[in-house]
Amino acid sequence: MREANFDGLVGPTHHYAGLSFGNVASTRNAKLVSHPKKAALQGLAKAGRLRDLGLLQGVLPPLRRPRLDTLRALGFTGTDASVIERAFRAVPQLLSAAYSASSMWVANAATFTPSRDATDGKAHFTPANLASKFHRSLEPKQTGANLRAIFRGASFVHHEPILPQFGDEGAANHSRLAPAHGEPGLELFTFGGSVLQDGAFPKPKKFPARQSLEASHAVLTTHALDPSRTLVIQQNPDAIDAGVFHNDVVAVANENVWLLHEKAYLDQATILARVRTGWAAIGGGAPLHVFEIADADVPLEDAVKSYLFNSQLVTLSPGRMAIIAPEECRETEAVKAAIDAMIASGNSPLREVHYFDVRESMQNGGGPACLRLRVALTEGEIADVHPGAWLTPERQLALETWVGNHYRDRLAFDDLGDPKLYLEVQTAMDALEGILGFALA
Ligand code: SUG
Repeated sequence: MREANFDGLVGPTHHYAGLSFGNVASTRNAKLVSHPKKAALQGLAKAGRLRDLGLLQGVLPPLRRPRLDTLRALGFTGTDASVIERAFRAVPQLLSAAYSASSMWVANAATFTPSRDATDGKAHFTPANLASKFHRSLEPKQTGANLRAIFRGASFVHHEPILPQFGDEGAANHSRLAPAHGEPGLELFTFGGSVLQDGAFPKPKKFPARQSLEASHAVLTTHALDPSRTLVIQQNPDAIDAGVFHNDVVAVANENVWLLHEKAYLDQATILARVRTGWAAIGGGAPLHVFEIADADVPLEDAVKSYLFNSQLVTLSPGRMAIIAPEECRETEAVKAAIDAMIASGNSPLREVHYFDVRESMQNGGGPACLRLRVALTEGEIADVHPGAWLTPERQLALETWVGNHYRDRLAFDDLGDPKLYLEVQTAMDALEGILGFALA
């Protein structure tokens, strides 16, 4: 079994809309001029470098935008161009949501659990319903269709998104610990609050909790996970209020390494104890390396600003892992020191760090880990993946050329009202189908 990372290809309408209350970067950078071409090239450079490090690397396509069907359903009529112009005049934020390229953060595309962990021996996908933000709630249907086109064959089970009343944010709130990707794992589902037992769990005071307990339960049940190897644990509401809108802003796991902030979970000491007990049952004597970063060393504010915990941890070879961190971590003194200390300690698989400039994504609250959906696959499952989704060097070059030909250098919020943009993105998406070799949703 090997882990593959599928990175979201940044779409041609990447822009800063300020649509995600609770995501401090999104709010802070609202209406900033974006650079779609640069954003897509930054993402491709990161993904290509991971392939060059020897990892299995794929891409997930952007979703077709704008969602004219949504605008029409909300009462805007006429030709496509007039729907766009009218929506922009009436409610610019609505057109912005219909144009959002937020599908680039594919850690929110779906929850994936590997066949090794399912009692039915299948690899399961549930597209996230992303119900807590309007612009993101427009993603799941198309995401599901794209996942079906890529992960084909009888070894994959594709579920419907969870009912939208129960918010589900996908893999951003899900992690897996295992002695190795191919060994049975301990599945960690992190939730922010409950819909049906509202009041039974401490809540954030300022910002919304996006992941519901009910959705986490539904996913682990439909994915046929073994309950004895599954933990459902609550985010720290204070962390949500500090801007931790997804758990992957304060924690990341890979095989037998778990990196998390001291304030990631509610009643963290108990959760660590439960994880250690769970590990004892599955670890086969392998050590579990827990790096619990103290707030005194990296204050939550620095964690949110630098996205330390939104680094990817990747296995380069047995016992050797790399930290794939955003440049902001190198620039934040306390964070750089924490990374250096983890690597220097020498007694864990963390051996090297690679910094990446993904600033265009970071400015909307998306770090390296947000940009990828990780899937641990058997050789047979790898063979069933649509070949067009793998990021070979040739396909990377073709995608970079495509971005160069079709993407704008700059996109200001007001540019969304220009119907010419609509025509440009339709042409771009049609051309992308030719590069990937499957129909795009
Ligand atoms: O859902 N930002 C995304 C960022 C998602 C990051 N993903 C993970 N942490 N896994 C969100 O908040 C901003 C859109 C805007 O304001 O233009 C946005 O949707």
